[in-house]
Amino acid sequence: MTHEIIPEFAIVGHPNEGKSAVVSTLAEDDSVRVTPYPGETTVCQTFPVIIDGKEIIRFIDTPGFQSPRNTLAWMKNYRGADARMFPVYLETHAGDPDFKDDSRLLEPIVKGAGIIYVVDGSRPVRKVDLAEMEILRLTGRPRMAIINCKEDETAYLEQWKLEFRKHFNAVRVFNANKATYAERIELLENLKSIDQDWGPALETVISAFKEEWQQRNSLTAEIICDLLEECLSFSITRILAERTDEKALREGLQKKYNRTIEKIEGMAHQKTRKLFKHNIFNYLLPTHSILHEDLFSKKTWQFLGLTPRQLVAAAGMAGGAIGAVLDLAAAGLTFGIFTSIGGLLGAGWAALGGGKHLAKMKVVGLSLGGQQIQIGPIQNIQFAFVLLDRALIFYSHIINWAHGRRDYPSGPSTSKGGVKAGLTFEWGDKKKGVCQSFYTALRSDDGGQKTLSRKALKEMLQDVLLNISQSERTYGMIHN
Ligand SMILES: Nc1nc2c(ncn2[C@@H]2O[C@H](COP(=O)(O)OP(=O)(O)OP(=O)(O)O)[C@@H](O)[C@H]2O)c(=O)[nH]1
Ligand SMILES: [Mg+2]
Repeated sequence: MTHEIIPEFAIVGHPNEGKSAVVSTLAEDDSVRVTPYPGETTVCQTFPVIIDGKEIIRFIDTPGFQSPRNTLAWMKNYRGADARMFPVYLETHAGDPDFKDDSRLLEPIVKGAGIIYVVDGSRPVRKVDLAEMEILRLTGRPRMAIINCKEDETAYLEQWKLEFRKHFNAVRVFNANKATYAERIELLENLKSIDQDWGPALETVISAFKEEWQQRNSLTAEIICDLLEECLSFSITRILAERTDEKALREGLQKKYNRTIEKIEGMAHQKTRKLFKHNIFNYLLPTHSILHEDLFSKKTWQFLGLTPRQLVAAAGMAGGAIGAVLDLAAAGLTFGIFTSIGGLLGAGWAALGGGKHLAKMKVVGLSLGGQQIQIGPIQNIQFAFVLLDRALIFYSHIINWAHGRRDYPSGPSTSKGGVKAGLTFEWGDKKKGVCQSFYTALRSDDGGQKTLSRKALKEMLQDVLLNISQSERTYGMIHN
């Protein structure tokens, strides 16, 4: 069903309170100009949300109020017809530099836009705020107030709420820098209630947002399946001529092998990032993210993936035979393991002297020029769990980076030394079994099994992604 009305909301308020940041986050557009300097936005700018080529809602960024008390005084002295007050205000002050911003910000409202009023709730209410609120009330347009706390100060919240209840149809706490997908949906749900006429159109917007989110999750799950498939089957083959320095060749190849895998992973992450429309500015990982570590670093393998015990259990679940289980805890390394899965020798990170030797080199044949040697694929299911954890943590960082945010303050860590910081560690047998089957199928020649197990993995990942987007947890943080 299509609706004629495209809901339109003007984001208004005092200078520097975070109006542009709110627009940026709501419209998922990181090209909106957000700066620490008051008076940054000087003209109205419309940011449409387009889904499937169709504009479904518009957010208008506006300059901050300039002389709200004088504007209000003019309105109090106005004696003409009520309905004409705002048009007359705009006509009377056209070109007047003292009322330039107030005129500009009121224009879209006079034309019919709804109002989203933004205040920084970490400071007290002032007289000038009351004047702004009163002007907005006089417009008679549907209006919602958003408390966007720039600092973690809650002492003034009640004061704000009290004033807001007198002037607005709805009040919401919404942090432009931290708002998640779920909070954006909630805000839209709330907007529905401020004006009945917008209900159906906003309902359409909400379903479109939800469907698009599912679509992005489905594509992300696809990207992760591709990533696993490619990385878990990657190998390099070379001819070892008679006079080649074997050691140098081995080291060179191993380096090349690891760099290629890292590149494949990096590209998968960038694809995910694009899906969530983080294009414009340089995305920074949270300070304590485990993703600052390289894929093949010791820390990565320590904090991500499963514990040795879980790995053995996972192998057992898919019917694989356990070869030798090495308790590396004695060597101070609690994250390595030897398992033999389906007859293949798996090697742990530590057991082979670190990540750089994770992929083994072996002779796979003879050719005229010499021995044919192959490096990879990596025969260690932990590699799959580490890749999965990294992809899921990356996803959680990306979706929780609100578009209005322009920096990344250091947040609290969620994991202490020795504790796993990934998601797979907490998975139940069923999920681990799905990964195990996918891993085993990749190593078989059974095309049907490969297709089936990939489908199961994708479906499971879609669930996992949706859960991450609805959860308030921060994933992948460690103490350095
Ligand atoms: N910590 C924090 N900072 C915020 C938040 N929202 C906005 N800011 C910062 O506050 C400053 C002003 O944000 P803008 O969105 O440009 O403010 P504005 O209301 O559009 O300002 P003008 O266009 O000048 O009226 C920027 O430095 C933002 O990064 C928030 O939720 N938390
Ligand atoms: Mg602005």
